[in-house]
Amino acid sequence: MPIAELNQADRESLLADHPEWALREDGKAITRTLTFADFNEAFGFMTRVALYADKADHHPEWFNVYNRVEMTLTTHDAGGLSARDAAMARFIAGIV
Ligand code: H2B
Repeated sequence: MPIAELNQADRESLLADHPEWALREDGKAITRTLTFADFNEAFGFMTRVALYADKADHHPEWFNVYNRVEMTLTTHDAGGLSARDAAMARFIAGIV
């Protein structure tokens, strides 16, 4: 299902609201590395995000080693950032 890509102003306000995230060089995604106390904490976080992702039908790209979770948010169906990525960034802000 196609969804609109955020425009420049929306991208800017997403980054202003969530300064922990960085815009990827191509402007099509945001990235963030989160560090937790240990694997248990990291995986607990990933589990909460996974439940959200399943419900929202919007899935992060991520990579985990022990206590570190590297995340990329982008919307494949939009070919870039969409409101779904903003919603996921908001959800993550609420649980960390
Ligand atoms: N996740 C992300 N990040 N982008 C998408 O475009 C996307 C998704 N599309 N999860 C969903 C699943 C789509 O493939 C299914 C069929 O709804």
